Amino acid sequence: MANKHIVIDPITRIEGHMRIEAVIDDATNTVVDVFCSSTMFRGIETILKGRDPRDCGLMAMRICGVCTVTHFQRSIEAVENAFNVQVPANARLMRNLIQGALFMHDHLVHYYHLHSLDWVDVISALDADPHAAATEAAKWANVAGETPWTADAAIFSAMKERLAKFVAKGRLGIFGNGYWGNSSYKLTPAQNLVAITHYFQALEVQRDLGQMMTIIGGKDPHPQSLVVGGITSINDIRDPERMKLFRDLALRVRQFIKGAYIPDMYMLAQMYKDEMSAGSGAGLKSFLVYGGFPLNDGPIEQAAKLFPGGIVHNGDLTKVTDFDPALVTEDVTHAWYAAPSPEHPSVGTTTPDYTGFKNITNGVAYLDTDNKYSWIKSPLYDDQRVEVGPLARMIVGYARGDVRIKGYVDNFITRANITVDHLYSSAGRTIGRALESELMSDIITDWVDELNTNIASGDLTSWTKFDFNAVSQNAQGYGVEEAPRGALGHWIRIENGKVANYQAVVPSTWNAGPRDHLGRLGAYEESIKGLKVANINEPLEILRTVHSFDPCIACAVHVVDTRGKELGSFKVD
Ligand code: NFE
Ligand code: MG
Repeated sequence: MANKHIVIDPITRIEGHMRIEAVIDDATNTVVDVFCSSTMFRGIETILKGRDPRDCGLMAMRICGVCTVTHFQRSIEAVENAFNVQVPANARLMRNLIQGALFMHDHLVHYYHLHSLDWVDVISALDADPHAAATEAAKWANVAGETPWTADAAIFSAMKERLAKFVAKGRLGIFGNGYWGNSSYKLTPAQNLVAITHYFQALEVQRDLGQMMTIIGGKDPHPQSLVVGGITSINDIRDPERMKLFRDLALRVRQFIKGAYIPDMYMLAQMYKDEMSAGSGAGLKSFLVYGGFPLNDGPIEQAAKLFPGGIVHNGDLTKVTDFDPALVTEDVTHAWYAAPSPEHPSVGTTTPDYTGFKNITNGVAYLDTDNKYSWIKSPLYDDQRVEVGPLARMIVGYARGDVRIKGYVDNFITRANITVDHLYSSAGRTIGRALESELMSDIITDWVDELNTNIASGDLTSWTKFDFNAVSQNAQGYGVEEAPRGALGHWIRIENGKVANYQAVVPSTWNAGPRDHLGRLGAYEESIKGLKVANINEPLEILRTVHSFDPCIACAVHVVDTRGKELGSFKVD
């Protein structure tokens, strides 16, 4: 019979507003076509024009309320690049510390609070034996070679009672709208209880990470301490108690990552191995990393990076090409902007050209997929579609033979009895993010120690003197680095001391972009195409895959949604 046309709008448990339209073959329940759209327009790039470049960071960081400090820093790096300013060691370390805490914060929140319920069936946990849950928790921590965060049956029992009370009152609250009982959920009741217990425990760890960011940033979200040339909060951390608090919090976070988050990934890899073997949600298998977290001083482009830059093409790990910022363009063939051809961000434009939806039947509007259908542009690297993000960083680092990254990936795949190929999947994206969190939790205390040694030796330099009035009032620059969700670049052109043009190309833009000038699918679209859906009225597999990217549409579109928007419609025709 005819194919079914599914509309999911809005996609929830993400940042911003996104709509997916998918065509599902009736006979095989397979997604045969899919379109991903942002239904929200923003305009930060336009707002920045005419401003003082030194203020850009404070405004650019309002692109997002999630990865705030990463936009702040990228914007400042773009200005530093334009004026050839290099920051002192202490500023590099403090920036790494605050960004490192952000990475772990975003990853934990993403897995437990935004994504885990695509893998974990909350209602099934009500059938769990708390003692069996304790055994499960101990078992997966043991596979990881770690001490479990919780393996006490009394804690699982209390959690089960709390859940049962929610359900008895008929108010599941945040758990109210899941596809509970769907056959694509694979964990046992005891495993589900372990995961949901970690969900609540992760809320506390999230607070610890927020506190770490405030120690260096003054507040969070939207820290205030970065300036062109360095960072101003060095005097606040001279008191050894401040960095001791940061370090103690980091150690607690590390323990949670190793004792709960990573064991949960072993459990996921085991229980969803069939899905991973089938490459469910694999997508483009071409990955781009700009490079992130400078490990030494000097020009940032030349520094060794914690996450090395590069491009892996079509899953071929034998060859990595070097990243060249000149090869980034944005295409708007299917996005609601006007531009004659793909543009390099240094000369990029943001000219809205909204052409609307098209009406098919009964007044129901659908995306005009032959033409423009999203507020997200389609970034291209060397005219290719690529995926960015934590999995990209793990894959590119692995292919580069980076000893640190390879160590974490090899350790995981060996203990989980899987191969790198399994990581090309929705679950693999989720595991990549967890491995990156573990790596960050290990290195972040080294950075604290390095900073403390500098401070103890009397080095309190955290700003490279920079006289704005003494430099050329015409310059251009860029900041290209890594954000939690992937490669993030800001490009600035300064004329007569003011911003003449400003463009941000953001991780979720790379991944969520619509089709391009050659009709090729974006990373979300490509990964959803081909998915098998167990129950056509419950598009769980589609949500699982799109959530595995940790979408941030506020960032991707970079103003406020002023159009009336229908909320919560999910339809099948
Ligand atoms: Ni709005 Fe972000 C990150 C950036 S977007 S969260 O990470 O930059 O993809
Ligand atoms: Mg942009």
